[in-house]
Order: sequence, then C-alpha cells, then structure tokens
Amino acid sequence: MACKQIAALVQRAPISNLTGIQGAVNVQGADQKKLDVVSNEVFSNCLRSSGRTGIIASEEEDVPVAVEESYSGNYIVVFDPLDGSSNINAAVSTGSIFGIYSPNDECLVSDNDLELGSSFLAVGYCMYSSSIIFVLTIGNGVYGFTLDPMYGEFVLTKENIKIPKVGKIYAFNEGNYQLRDDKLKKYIADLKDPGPSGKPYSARYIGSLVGDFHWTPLYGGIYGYPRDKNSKNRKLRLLYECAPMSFIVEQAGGKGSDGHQRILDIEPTEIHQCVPLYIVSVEEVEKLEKYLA
Ligand code: P6P
Repeated sequence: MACKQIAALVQRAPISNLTGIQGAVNVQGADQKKLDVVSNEVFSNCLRSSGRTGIIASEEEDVPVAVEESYSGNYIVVFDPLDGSSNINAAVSTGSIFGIYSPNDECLVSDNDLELGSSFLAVGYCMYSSSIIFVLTIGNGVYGFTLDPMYGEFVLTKENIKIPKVGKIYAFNEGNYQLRDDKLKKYIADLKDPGPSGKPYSARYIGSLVGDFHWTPLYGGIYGYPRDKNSKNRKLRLLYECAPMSFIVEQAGGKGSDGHQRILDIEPTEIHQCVPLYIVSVEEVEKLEKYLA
C-alpha cells in the first residue's frame, strides 16, 4: 500500500511541486527532500493503521518511534522510505527499503537488542523506475512483483530469484577512488584489467542504492560502498539499508559483507550506524574480501 502511494508521488513529483528540498536536515545531516518527508509519513501511517506495528525506526526519524497504544502491535519495522531521493529531480530510479523484525517483549530497538540475521521476519524493497518492482522475502526465497498500472496491483513476475555466483558487473562510485585504501584500489584496478579474456568488468552506478542493487541479483556482480579516508564507516546505514539488502541477497544465494564479516553478524550499536557494504555474488564478494584481508 505504502509503496503504491509513494510510486504515484514519485511519478508526479515535478507536477505536484514535490521535487527539491524540504528545508530541514535529517539526523545524518543530509538535506531532507520534500518527498523524503512525505514518503516517511506515508510509510509510518500505513504501518500504524496495520495495528501490528510496535516500533518504527526510519532513516527520517532521529530516534525509533513507538506507535500509540490504540494502534500498536509488537512488530519492529525499520525502513528507508525513499532512498536515493536526491535523484528525484532527474527522474532517476529511487526506492523504499524495509525490514520487519520479530516482536520482542520490550519491543525496543536499542543497543544490542537485535541479532540481525536471526530476527528478520520479512524484508523487501520497492524500486521506482521504468517499472515499479517490489522484491520480497519472508525467509523462504526471494520473489519479484511488478505493479500493473492497468489494474493498480502488483503481479508476480520473478519467482524464486537466484543470484549468479559470479558476474562481470561492478557498482562502485569511481569518484571516490583516490579516497580509498591501497588494497581496494588494487581490487578495482584488477576489475578493469581485460585479462586473457580481453573483457574487463563493466561499471554501472547511478548513486541510488536500490537502482544500483536491483540489476545485480539478476545478472550477478558486486555492489560496493566502501569506507574511505574521509569517513571510517561511510554512508550506508546498517539497520535499514545494509542488513535488509544482505538478508535478501542471502535468501537468493548471494552474500553481504562489510569486507571482513557477514553483515548480518554485526550487532547494531545504534539506529543510524553506518557500515561499509559489499554485496551480491558470493564469489565476487569473497574475492574482494581476499584483497582486503
Ligand atoms: P554517493 C543515496 O543518498 C544513498 O544513500 C544510496 O542510495 C546510494 O547508494 C548512495 O547514497 C550514493 O552515495 O556518495 O555515491 O553519491
């Protein structure tokens, strides 16, 4: 429901004057876009009205928000309501990412309260692109749905997605190359080496996690957001970006790592903490881990 509403808002953004910034900054210090705020409201309201949600932790909220008593359930839902929103003005793919954690007594999301890998009940993302694609796992495989604009309903279009073990596509922001450590520079340089096959890896990058990620389960390859000299644990958030995407990838036979350990083995220490992310084809991620060892 929320993703359908956000899809409509994104597609009409230039018409309804919903491009551009809201004028506030979020807890990460990033300019909140108008659609960030609206999408956050849409997601939060849909979750509240479900009557099953106890706590929501959103990229757009400084701290976790308890759903008021009359509506509350006890599931914990983390989400990034509109990831990549800086691309809205250019009509480039954006997405919503969510993860539903199993209920617990206090229903709190606090230090060491979650073991990421064992608690997820359901994870999904919705990509707002040339098609509106909803990808979901409830812990037994990964399924893709496409929004049919004729009927306003999502229809199953990809059953039991399986990630290729290898792939010749990589998605890294090459602009940060000089900020990276030598081991990573060597890894990226070797991807560009045509080698005996005469064919180097192909680079793909649009600066929107869901859009940069979505092709990889289909074609195989690696998406990376490394740490760099400007920031130890640059940019992507563990709880509502890296962990949900890693859960999906593992369900489809892939791997999510911070370069040294499984993302889902990392115990969260705070809601908006960032970690490096290297994800998708097992053999590509393991090759990178060897470079970084
Ligand atoms: P950079 C969008 O703001 C985002 O959080 C992710 O969607 C995306 O992968 C990343 O930032 C892009 O960051 O530094 O490459 O522009």
